[in-house]
Amino acid sequence: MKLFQVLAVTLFLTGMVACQEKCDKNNKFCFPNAVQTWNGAVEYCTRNGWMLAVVNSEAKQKKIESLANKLDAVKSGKVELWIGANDLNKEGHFVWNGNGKPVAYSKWLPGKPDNKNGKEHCVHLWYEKAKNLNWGWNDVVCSSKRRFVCERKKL
Ligand SMILES: [Ca+2]
Repeated sequence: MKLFQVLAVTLFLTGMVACQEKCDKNNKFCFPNAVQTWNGAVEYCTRNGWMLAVVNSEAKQKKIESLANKLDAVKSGKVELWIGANDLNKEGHFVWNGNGKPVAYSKWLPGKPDNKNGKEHCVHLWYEKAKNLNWGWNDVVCSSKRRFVCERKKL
């Protein structure tokens, strides 16, 4: 019986850690272990009733940061995560893919968004230890591939 209990607890805790990378009902945010274009990330999240994260408050930004800091990939020193903000429809007018609303809260890195070469319309969170970047926002080319963070839609 005791061994069974230890096993059960171990399995439960393992699940808790691993679940950050799976999108299921136990999480509000998840970080699939996959890289996609921005559109691919939208599709990946949307497929199961999720959406690419709508980071429309400091509280949500902080929550995502604290979860993202626990990703194994952070140990590599650099992680980039797509979020739902984009200005694909109108240059300089950023909206959220998930709800179509304009971006009000933001955490742009200094000098961003810069729409470099007129081609950067999708937003990602940028962690890079060596550059002291801690999940600030940057605009990049949408067809580039990155990891991403999904958010569960309200039922
Ligand atoms: Ca742009």
